[in-house]
Order: sequence, then C-alpha cells, then structure tokens
Amino acid sequence: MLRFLKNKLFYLGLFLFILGLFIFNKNTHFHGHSINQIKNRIMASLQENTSPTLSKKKVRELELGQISNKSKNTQNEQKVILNDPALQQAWGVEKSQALKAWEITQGSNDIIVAIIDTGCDLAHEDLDGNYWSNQGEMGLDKNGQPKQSNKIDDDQNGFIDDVHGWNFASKNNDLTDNHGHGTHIAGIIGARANNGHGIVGISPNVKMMCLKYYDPKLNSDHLGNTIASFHYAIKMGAKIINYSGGGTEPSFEEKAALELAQEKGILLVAAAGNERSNSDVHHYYPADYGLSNIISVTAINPNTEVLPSSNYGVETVDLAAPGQNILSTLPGSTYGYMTGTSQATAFVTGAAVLVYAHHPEFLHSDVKKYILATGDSQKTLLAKTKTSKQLNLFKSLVMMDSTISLTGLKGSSSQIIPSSTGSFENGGNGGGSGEGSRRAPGASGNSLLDLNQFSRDMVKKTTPPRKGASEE
Ligand SMILES: [Ca+2]
Ligand SMILES: [Ca+2]
Ligand SMILES: [Ca+2]
Repeated sequence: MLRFLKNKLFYLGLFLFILGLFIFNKNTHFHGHSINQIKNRIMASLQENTSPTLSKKKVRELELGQISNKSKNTQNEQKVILNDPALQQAWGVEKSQALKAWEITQGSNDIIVAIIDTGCDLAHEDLDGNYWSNQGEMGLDKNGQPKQSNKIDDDQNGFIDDVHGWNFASKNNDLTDNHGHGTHIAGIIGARANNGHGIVGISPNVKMMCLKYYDPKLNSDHLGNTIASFHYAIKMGAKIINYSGGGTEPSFEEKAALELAQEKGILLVAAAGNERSNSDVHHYYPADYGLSNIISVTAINPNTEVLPSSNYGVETVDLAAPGQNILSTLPGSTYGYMTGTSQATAFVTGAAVLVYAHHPEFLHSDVKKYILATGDSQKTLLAKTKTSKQLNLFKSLVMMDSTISLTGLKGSSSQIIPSSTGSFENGGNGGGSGEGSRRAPGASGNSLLDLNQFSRDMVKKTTPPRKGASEE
C-alpha cells in the first residue's frame, strides 16, 4: 500500500514536472516574440536611456560628425524598437514612414538586389551578412579546395570565383569600393537592423549583389561595364537592379539589356541624374528609356523640394525620394553623408524589396505601380515628377492591403493609379548642361579618394560618371 502510494506520488510529481516544463516553454513566446527578442528590445531601450560608455571608435565617429548616440526621444508611435545608434539622424527614414512600414515587413532574404556601382565594403559592420552569395562558387571542389578561391569558374557562368558579384572595371572578383559611393548606396538599401551598429537600411532583410562598373583609378568603358553588369544581374537571379549612373546619350545595347530584364520581370530603379536639367527635354539614360520596368527617381530635401542639382520632368521622372545629406555606410566600417538622386534611388529600391517581400506573387509592373500610386502628393513636386509624389513606404504596403480587401483580388492596380498629371511649365531650375555626349552626371572629376579620407567632404560627391570623369 505504502509502495503504491509512493508510486502514485512519484507519477503525480512527474506529471506536474512535465506540465511545468510545458507551461514554461509556452511562456517563452509572448505575442510571437521569443524571450531573446524581448530581452534584446529591453536591452536596447536600456541602452537608449542610460548614457553608455562610448567606445573609442564611437568617439572618433562623433568627432567626425558622422554618427551620434543621442536619442531624440521623438518618433511618436514608434513600435519598432531598434538599437541602431544613428537611426535618428537619418531624416529620410522618418520622411518616408519607414518605421511604420517595418512593422509590416523588413524585407526578405530571398530577394536579390543588384547594386551596379563602385563596389562594396563587404566587411562593413553594418552590411556584413546582407550580401548575396553565389552558391555555385561556395563550398569545396572535388580536390577539396574552396570554390570561392580555386581560380576555377565552378558554376560555369563565365566568371571565376564570383562569390558576391563581379568587378567589370578590373575584370576580376575584387569588389573593393575605392570610391565610397557603392557602399553608401548599399547601406541605404540594406544596412542591417537592430545590430547595435550605425543605421538601418530601407529593407534590412535583403541579399545584395555587388557589381562594380566604375573605378576612379581606371579609365575603362563605363557604359560597356554597365551593360555587362545588367546581363550578369539578369543571369544570376537579381529581382531588382539599382543603378545610379547614366548619361545623356542612349545606347542600343543598354536598352536591349533592359528589355531582356523586362522580359524576365526584373525591375530597374534608376537615378534621374544630377544635371540640373529637365529630363523631358534633355533625356537621361537609362532612366528615360520608357520601359515598364524602369522607375526614374529624383531627390528631395527635408522640405520636399527637388534639389537644384537633380533632374526633373513631368513626363520622364516618376517620383521623388529623400536625397539630401543622407547618412549611410562608407568603406572601412564608417558612416557619412552624401547627396544626390543616387541616394533617392536607393530609397526606392528598398521600397521595391519591401513590396515584393509583402507580396511575393507581384509582378515587377505591380511593384512599380503600387510604389508610384501610393506616394504622398506634394504641391512642390507638381512640375517636377510624373506622379507629383514622394515615396511613402508605409502606404505602399498598407494601401495595397486595403485594395486587396476591398476587391478580394490582387492588384488590379490601375484603379488607384492617378490619371496623367497633365503638363506643367517647369519650375525653372535652369536648363540642361548642354553637354550632350557627356555621361558624367555631376560627379567630381578627382574622385581618387583614399579610404582614410572619407569625411563630410563626401557630401558633394554623387554619382560616378560612366564615360571618364569630367566637369566640376
Ligand atoms: Ca571557383
Ligand atoms: Ca563563376
Ligand atoms: Ca544597423
């Protein structure tokens, strides 16, 4: 009898123990957040509210005016709590309602964005982990050597050891960014969120393919490199291409490459250019090829005014996004500001990632329509862009949802596309530069910057030229 009772007590104890384990395990998730996530958030808010001891590096960054640990305690209704110290300094994030958008989606690691630019800092503390890797050049070959460095084109795509992209300027796999522009663009698109470093990209979940078409130290064929980069991006599975370069002369081969991208459903987000001109009169390419898969972007300041240096046009420029004094990543795990339509373009590329992540079934044309249709209308943009709108990330996600719930169908997007804004006299930003053959959109000619020289002087440097450096 006693033994029976003992047994009973034992089993009761065991039952209670298992029940306890079960309850504990259940409680490790609150409203879909794991204990670790919540712990991180609490740590993040603690860090914000105390004055943390600054690392030497942070102090140096503060001295350089690059990033600040000050939290402004603003951001009304900020539900996404992030611990990235310089986020508050990135005015474009608030302007485009990124914080609210991130409550819905922060992108997807399945989406590959090709950044055709000056290279990338692959080891940057705020970018590492968000680069695309070519699986065909990963792992070990049959001799036990790492495919990424065996000097063999393992995936037979025509490029040897192309792990994260290709350098078309030097014809090798060295993606070093010896200019700074490419790394800056990469940060705006896909700097990592909540990692305790720097800023947050518009789509912090993404895979960025790095294609270098411009090297300030080489006088190579920038247009040819651009076209080759388009073909690489198409071949290797990019869903979106970000391109900040351009020129006033069209190219048959370039247009053909972009038509191929169109057939494959790949979006090109292109800078309207920094030539101070009306693109309706002085066309700028590739932004102005008029293909359904191209979005042309101009740049605004915090007052929603198109920058004097930015191209505009009610027929050719689709929309506007933040482009003045944009804080982002620079080589050597540093941060700094740059200005121009390149920066605005990167915002819209990030937006495209968010829209795709939220609706993976969308076609490129859907993504374009929704981004354009859901921006904020602004009087200041009436004579400047086709849509008279500035990018609004939150609305690009929410308005899609409301359309879907209203119609029960996905994206018959023409319903919310505004009719033509008609034609307006341009606001008089001055005419074009008159240098028809030039493919150098406002870049500084002497851009041979040493990696240690990145500073606020970088602000004025914008788009790298395509055909040799010139002007200014
Ligand atoms: Ca290889
Ligand atoms: Ca290869
Ligand atoms: Ca970050």
